[in-house]
Amino acid sequence: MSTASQLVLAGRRSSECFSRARALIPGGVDSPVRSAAAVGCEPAFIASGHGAYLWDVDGRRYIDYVGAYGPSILGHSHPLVVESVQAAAAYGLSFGAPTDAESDLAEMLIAAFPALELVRFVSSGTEATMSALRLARAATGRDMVLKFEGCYHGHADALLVKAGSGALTYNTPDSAGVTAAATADTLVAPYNDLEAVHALFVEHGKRIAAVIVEPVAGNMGVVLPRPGFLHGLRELTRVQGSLLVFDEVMTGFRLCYGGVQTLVGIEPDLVCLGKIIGGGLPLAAYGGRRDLMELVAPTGPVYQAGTLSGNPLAVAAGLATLRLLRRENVYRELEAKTTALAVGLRERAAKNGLPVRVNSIGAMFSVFFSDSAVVDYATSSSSDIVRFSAFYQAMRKAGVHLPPSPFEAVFVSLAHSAQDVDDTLSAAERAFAQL
Ligand code: HOZ
Repeated sequence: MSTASQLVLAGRRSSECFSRARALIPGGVDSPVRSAAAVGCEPAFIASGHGAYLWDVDGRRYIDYVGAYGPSILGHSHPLVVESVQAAAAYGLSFGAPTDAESDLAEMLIAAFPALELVRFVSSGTEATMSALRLARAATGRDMVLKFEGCYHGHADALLVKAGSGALTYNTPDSAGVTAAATADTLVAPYNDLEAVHALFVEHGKRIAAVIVEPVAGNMGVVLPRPGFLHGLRELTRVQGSLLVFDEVMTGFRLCYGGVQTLVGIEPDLVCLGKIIGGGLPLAAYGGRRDLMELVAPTGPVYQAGTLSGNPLAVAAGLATLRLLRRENVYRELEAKTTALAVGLRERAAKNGLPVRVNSIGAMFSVFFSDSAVVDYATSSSSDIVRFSAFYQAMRKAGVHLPPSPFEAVFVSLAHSAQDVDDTLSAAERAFAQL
């Protein structure tokens, strides 16, 4: 730990790294939300991460709640995960040929998600959702896909319609460069609005191949499904003969050992996974019923492929991560920390007379500056971004690294200690007092 920090102190500072990166990489970042421009900051350039902490190249330590945007549920560089990756690396980095470890990980996913009978590994959540929808269209012989405002399913053209995450942060929920033809078959309904979904089915009936949903939304900040919403979608899609696709890239293994579907007892037709299943390396997956998944090449006519799919290092990281998550009480511990943070933030905000809403579930939460409950895209996007930015800046100054947008989830890890929670709440108390 100290070696990494010392090495770093001898190098460039964050501001110098950022100037250099901006000359070489659009906006200086490889994913927009990281730039922190939306909250009036420059990004901290990271030198190392261990447990609950990140160190930037200036030698500053942060309690980290970005968690690599989801994968780091064990904390950063867990020794057993690092060891597994190193052991796998000693045998080779990538083969373009199957390995037995892919079946080990597939077995673990299939055991954890009742909806999965077959699973295909890909490298990113974007690939997983894009491929799942291609499969849904092939399976149903229908063209249209229904998504929800503020849900983000990666950056495939057809899904960049009212998208959340960085698209919402930077006010590009409908991206330039996406043709009208590419989104002509994408229908959009407000999250949590079953009536609107019903109306779209009445209008478009048998043309809708699939409904894709984040069963707990995390890309317009955390927004919980209303009671009955997910069951209503299951029922409606079944009656209408379209497929229900749960995008659990963010929620898979984050709320329990399984997904939201495990908690609510719903079996979607197709499931998309990512983030945690790769333990911090690029790995994602889609899967579902055998009869559907057998339509995927080479057993079926739906083409999808990838040079690095099922990469042995990523699979090793995923296996080590899931084995650690399978231990007893892991999710109870995560939820207890998350609840302590959520309740503590609400109390401290109330003490300062601030209209703060904290939506939380499992090991994820979001802080919104809003007078009303945040239940969908409209209520999330109308929250007070200026106040959020001031809060973000104060927290960062106090050594707490939050996602630089109210439209990303805050992720709690097993590495966060009771002291980290207390320190975070003390920092929030001071931050709220300044707003
Ligand atoms: N869209 C990703 C999270 N929702 C951002 C990932 C990143 O910037 O690393």
